[in-house]
Amino acid sequence: MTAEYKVTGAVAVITLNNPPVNGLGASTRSAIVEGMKKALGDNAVKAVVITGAGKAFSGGADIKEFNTPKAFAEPTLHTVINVVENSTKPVIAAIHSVCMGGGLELALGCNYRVASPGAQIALPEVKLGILPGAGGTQRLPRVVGLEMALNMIVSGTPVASEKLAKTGLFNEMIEGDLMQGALAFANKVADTRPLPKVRDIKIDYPNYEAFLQFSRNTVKAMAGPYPAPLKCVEAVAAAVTEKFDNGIKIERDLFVELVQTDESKALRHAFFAERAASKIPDVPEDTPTRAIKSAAVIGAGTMGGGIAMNFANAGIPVKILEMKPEALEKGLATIRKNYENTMKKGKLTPAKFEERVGLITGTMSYEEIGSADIVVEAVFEEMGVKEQVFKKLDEVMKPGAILASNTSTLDVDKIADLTKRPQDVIGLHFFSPANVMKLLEIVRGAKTGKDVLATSLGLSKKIKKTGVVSGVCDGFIGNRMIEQYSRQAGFLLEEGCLPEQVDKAVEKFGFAMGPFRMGDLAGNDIGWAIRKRRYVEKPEVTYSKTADLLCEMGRYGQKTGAGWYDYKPGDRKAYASQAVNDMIVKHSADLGIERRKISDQEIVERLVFALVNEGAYILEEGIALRASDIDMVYLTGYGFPVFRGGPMFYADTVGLPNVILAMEKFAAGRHGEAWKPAPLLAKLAAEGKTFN
Ligand code: 3H9
Repeated sequence: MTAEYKVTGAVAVITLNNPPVNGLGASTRSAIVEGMKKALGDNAVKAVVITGAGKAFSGGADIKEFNTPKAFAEPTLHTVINVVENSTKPVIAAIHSVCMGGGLELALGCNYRVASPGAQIALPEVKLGILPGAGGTQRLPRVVGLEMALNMIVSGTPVASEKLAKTGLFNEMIEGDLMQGALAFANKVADTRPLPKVRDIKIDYPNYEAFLQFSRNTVKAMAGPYPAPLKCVEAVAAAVTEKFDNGIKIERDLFVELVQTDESKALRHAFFAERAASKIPDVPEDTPTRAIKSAAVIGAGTMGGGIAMNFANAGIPVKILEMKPEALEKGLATIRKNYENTMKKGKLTPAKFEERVGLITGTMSYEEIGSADIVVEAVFEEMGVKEQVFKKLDEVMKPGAILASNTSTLDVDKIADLTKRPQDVIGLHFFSPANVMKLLEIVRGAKTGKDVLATSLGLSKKIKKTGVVSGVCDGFIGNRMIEQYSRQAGFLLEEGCLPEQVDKAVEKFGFAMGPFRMGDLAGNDIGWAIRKRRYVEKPEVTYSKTADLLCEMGRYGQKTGAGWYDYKPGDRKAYASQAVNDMIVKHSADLGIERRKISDQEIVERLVFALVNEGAYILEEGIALRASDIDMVYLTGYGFPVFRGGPMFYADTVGLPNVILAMEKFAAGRHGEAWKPAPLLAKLAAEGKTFN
């Protein structure tokens, strides 16, 4: 049973029991109604308590059921809440741990609510691109007030129950045993009549029109491409301007509209994709892990420093090893400066500042890092350099230490075989700036131990990263795909685009940054070094030479004050560069290409579908375990627009046959060989299936 029924004295207790978070799926909803029927039919029962088993009162509607018939199957959540609200015996919600979304809406339908301190109270639907659809927008303002309700609904942010103790949401806060307190409360109110109902409360906010208009303006300015926040305001407005039942109808219509939007589907996809990424079929959740109580990082450069900060932020002491004293000092000073900046912004207390800085120490001796539980190497991206480091690590690190490489392209299996303990070697690919970017690509070598993988997945959570596991291949998931995207960006320049047009088109699509602004930020010399290697190793792969010509001009990006764009000192704004644009046009002429006007649609399709096709190869080869893992890599590491759900999900939304049609069109142009559909993509399209 997904809800249990038990009578204690004169009180019936309905306990939601649908792990992991007591989601209000179809069977739980039925079980609540059954419980209510029993309670109402039993003369010995004077009151009803509804609570949740395990780690939640309720996490809300079962999101997995959305867009399936079960979501609308009777009894719907509305029906359940009506049954509770129309009960002739008092119903009390006993809230603890998590009370969110539909769970809070159910509680608001009860006559009374008691809560333990520390419970997270939220209507987080907006984060899934929807709004509370079971009365939350109508009832919450009636108990916590218009302003607080609007804030909670538009932001979706949880509020601790004790902070709401003085509002009308809770009748009593219960320290100690919640059930005992709830039963006592139930007995106390058992004979109270008439029964209070939230729907009957009047919202007292004389100047509500001005407040609502202000809210509309503010929310509109902040909502970006998401429709839900503004609809939240509309629904809450109805709580003040309409009679209750009409407000419920307005909320319902807006909910139905939002749940069908691509934005909401993408956000729900991202929610489950994030959780799926940590599940590895042959590494069950109970796989033993190794304790990580101390860490070491090799290299005090930008990457090494950022990685070290991650450990310190999680309270793990970390030693940074560098060969030259100046480099070590510079690295440590940069870290200190970064923390100082965070402190100046008020995001770090002076005590935390001291704590974190104190957790990071420097050394120039390999022997001093030998006792660390994990070491992450962030040295120059060249096999010869990595070889020296790993041979040394193999000598000095204690048995059982995890030896991780932050390589972004090199063969982790080869690196592992440089040591006598390949089972301890893994790739931990951080993204710059490493203390900020959410993505951690966890590269599983052929011999990586399952415990090492499980430990790395656990570590990614501890340091608040989204860990995605990748197999070994050149560039792993993210960089292997971005190469195809970059190649297309280069060809577009040869054929008629200028950097600004490409960047603008891609940014309009929703990317945080277009490829050329991104190149200038990351350093164009990095791609140059990789291409030089490729020209030798993979001569059959074609690249536009524009990026090489740019580097030959010494324009490496922001760090040299010039890249695809011009930069002014102290100003990160990118200004179109006449010199670069002339170089691009001349290069087209040298190639004998007649430049043409290229539409934004073509730009976006070529860049994004290039990602999709490579993603399909990656999936087929088993480098990524699932399409949603690829989406997570792009959402958390490459600025892919979240409201589009990631490249593979976006392709599903467009329709795979449409992706193939576009690719066939591009195949007829220059470099047509790049557009051969990956067999998996072709197969899924032919079968009318999707990646996700
Ligand atoms: C809603 O209520 C609509 C109504 O207004 C109207 C209806 C008509 N459904 O995050 P965790 C799973 S919309 C299904 O790792 P934590 C999750 O997938 C809903 N499953 O744990 C994972 O599964 P698995 C509004 C759900 O302790 C497992 O629970 N509610 C749901 O760090 C553990 O999750 C929300 O938006 C769900 N609603 O955090 C709440 N929630 O083990 C969204 C969780 O198979 N949820 N799961 O990977 C959360 O914010 C967090 O999950 C929560 C727990 C705080 C609850």
